[in-house]
Amino acid sequence: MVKLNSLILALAAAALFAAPQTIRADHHEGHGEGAPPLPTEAVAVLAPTEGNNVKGLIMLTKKDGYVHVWGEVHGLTPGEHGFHIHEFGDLRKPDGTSAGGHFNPDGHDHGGPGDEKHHAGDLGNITAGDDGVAKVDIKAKGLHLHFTVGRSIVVHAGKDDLKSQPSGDAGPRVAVGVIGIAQSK
Ligand SMILES: [Cu+2]
Repeated sequence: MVKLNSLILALAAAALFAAPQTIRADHHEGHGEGAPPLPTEAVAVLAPTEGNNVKGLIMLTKKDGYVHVWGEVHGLTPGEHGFHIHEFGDLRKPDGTSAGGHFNPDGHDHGGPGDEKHHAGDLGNITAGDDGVAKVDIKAKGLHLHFTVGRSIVVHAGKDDLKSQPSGDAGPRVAVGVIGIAQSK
């Protein structure tokens, strides 16, 4: 009798725990159980690494067949600066090196965004005017927005030559920002 009672109790407890899950699955019908929709817009607020004064705001917008990477970077030396998506959204080191290397899920060599094969994170260079401001307007083909979330955008002190391995000889990192899901307008 004691055994039967505890069995009934166990069944009742199981039913209690199962019920909310059923409701949750119904609520998210069409997206798979508990799975939210994929993000369509992301944002990276770029902050200076130690000893630098470079800041920026970059948006990543999912388009048909590419990701539109757009925004502005301020406080740069005039000229070209390497601009990449790096593997980690890890800003623990003040020089930005904890962001790791270029985001490169396909194991390709480094190159320019126009090359047939390149790192998915190879966005090339951005160009600052005499005012130190670079306008960013890049169509990144072969990039999936949802795979960039949680990684980072890095701006370098120097120009990416688009050929030196593994990172275009672009020099130290002057600004870094983690890519996060943007709040919808
Ligand atoms: Cu880089």
